[in-house]
Amino acid sequence: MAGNTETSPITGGMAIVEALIAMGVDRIYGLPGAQLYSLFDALAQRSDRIRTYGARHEQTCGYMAFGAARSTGRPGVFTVVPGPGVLNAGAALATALGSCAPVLCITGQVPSAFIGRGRGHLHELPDQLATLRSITKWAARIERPADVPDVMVEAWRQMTSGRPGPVAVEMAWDQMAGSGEVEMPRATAVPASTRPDPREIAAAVALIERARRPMILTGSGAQGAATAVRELAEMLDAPVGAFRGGRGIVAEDHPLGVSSYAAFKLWPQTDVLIGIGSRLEMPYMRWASMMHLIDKPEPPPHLIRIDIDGGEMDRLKPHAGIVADAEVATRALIDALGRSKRQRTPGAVAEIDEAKRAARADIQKIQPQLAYLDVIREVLPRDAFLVPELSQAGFTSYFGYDVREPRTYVSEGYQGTLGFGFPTSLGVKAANPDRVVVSMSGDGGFMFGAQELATAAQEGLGVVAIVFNNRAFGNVLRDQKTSFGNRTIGSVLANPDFMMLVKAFGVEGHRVASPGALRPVLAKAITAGKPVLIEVEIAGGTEVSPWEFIHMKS
Ligand SMILES: Cc1ncc(C[n+]2csc(CCOP(=O)(O)OP(=O)(O)O)c2C)c(N)n1
Ligand SMILES: [Mg+2]
Repeated sequence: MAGNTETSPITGGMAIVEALIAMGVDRIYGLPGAQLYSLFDALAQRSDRIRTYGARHEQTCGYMAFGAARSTGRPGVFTVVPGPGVLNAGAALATALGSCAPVLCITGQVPSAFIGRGRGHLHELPDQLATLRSITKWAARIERPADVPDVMVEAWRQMTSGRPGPVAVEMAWDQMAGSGEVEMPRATAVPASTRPDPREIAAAVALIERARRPMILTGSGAQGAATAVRELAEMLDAPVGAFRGGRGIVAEDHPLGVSSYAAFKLWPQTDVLIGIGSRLEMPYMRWASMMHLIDKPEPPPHLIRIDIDGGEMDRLKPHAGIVADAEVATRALIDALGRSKRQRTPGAVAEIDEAKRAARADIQKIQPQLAYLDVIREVLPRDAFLVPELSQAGFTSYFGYDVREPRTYVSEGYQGTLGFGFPTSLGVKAANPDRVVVSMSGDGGFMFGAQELATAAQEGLGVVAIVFNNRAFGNVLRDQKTSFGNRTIGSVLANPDFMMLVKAFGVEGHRVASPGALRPVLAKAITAGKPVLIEVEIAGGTEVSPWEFIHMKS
């Protein structure tokens, strides 16, 4: 942290804000309440250094920080009141934990004398720290103003080092409001990258040398290693695929970048799989079984895993594991393979091209979703962010939308958090004001956060929200029709008129009913520089199920 050595008394809230400034934070997403008044007053006084974005529900504060973090790889910070505020943001924290996104939650507590006394103080939870610890990587209490710098530095270290993830700090009401002498530390230590063990590299190289058709699958842990991953892929003529968080690391219009379904087509002939920063949900759950646990896969293919979290090697046991940063380990593999005698496999790239073509042809039947996705891909710049929510179009985007730049496909990961999309896209836009941000939701998911149209309008966040309106929790409705004898329940939705809804918020709205009609409206909306909602009318029951390309059995 930079220089502030001032020791005149300041409030706990002011100390937290000074610590954030020292750590380079320039945006925070927050919703105030009594326990946080001194923190928000400090934010008001330091608004020259930190911009505070308000929201209309705490879940949005959490999702905005998540969107900022997932789209940039840098920490996103939010602040909400304790108790219900924290619980309202809980799904966002769990989503960040599942996605390894660096998110810092700052919250309050009941007054220190009341903690653990069960007297029913405002916003009291039985054990807030325990609750936070179960949905974050790390959480701690700041006991008094003087402790703010140390705890904040440790929070930052926990959030950004090793496997990144969300962290939380809480501070009792009286302590956050009270004053004390606070000495800001001078510098935050940057954690050094873990060096790979040469024996681990050698074991991986031995497997790769024997392999004729290696495949690389990436997760969000490889998002910072795009150049190295591409070099490794080009060296091995290996296809590079991903399910959600690892997409865009190698562009899917690069000859070696493959969709999840093209990767599935190439899977039977794969003799070595190199998983980088990924839990490998696709091959060992989606392509195998969601019900049967695979602890250590049987070769072929042999499994090589690169992960900074050594615990991953126990959760899914590889035949060669490299515990290190994705970039550092991938470079070490490239260096070692450069010295090896491995021969290229003739025709490997042509086979990949063939699989990509065949995959593309097979998925054509997923209409009308694919036709809409094709228009979206055609209109959006390469580096535009797409925030796809669970919906018929969102699911289809898993395999039917080319991702072309790292971090541009902002997904919710394995939490499958309906309702994250539009609120998350607001944080993506706040953190990337000069880039195009499009959220894509169903009518059901969008309504989880429709009130944030007010936030978009008030904060001037020019997100384009595409809402596919089939007047249903369509996915559930279809499952009930096909698997439960047509007994539909809780899945048919009577919606507001979305055009009247956006008008009430002062947001521009358009309604379209065909991919052709979407094209010019979307092209204009992404240049509008203000929030725009585009409702896509979908006649109920017309969407083809995308599931055969998501749960695939080999
Ligand atoms: C927080 C949460 N609640 C419930 C679900 C279950 N769920 C998955 S998809 C879905 C329906 C989505 O409806 P909509 O957003 O309208 O998209 P559609 O399938 O109709 O295109 C539901 C309820 C979930 N994934 N997450
Ligand atoms: Mg719907």
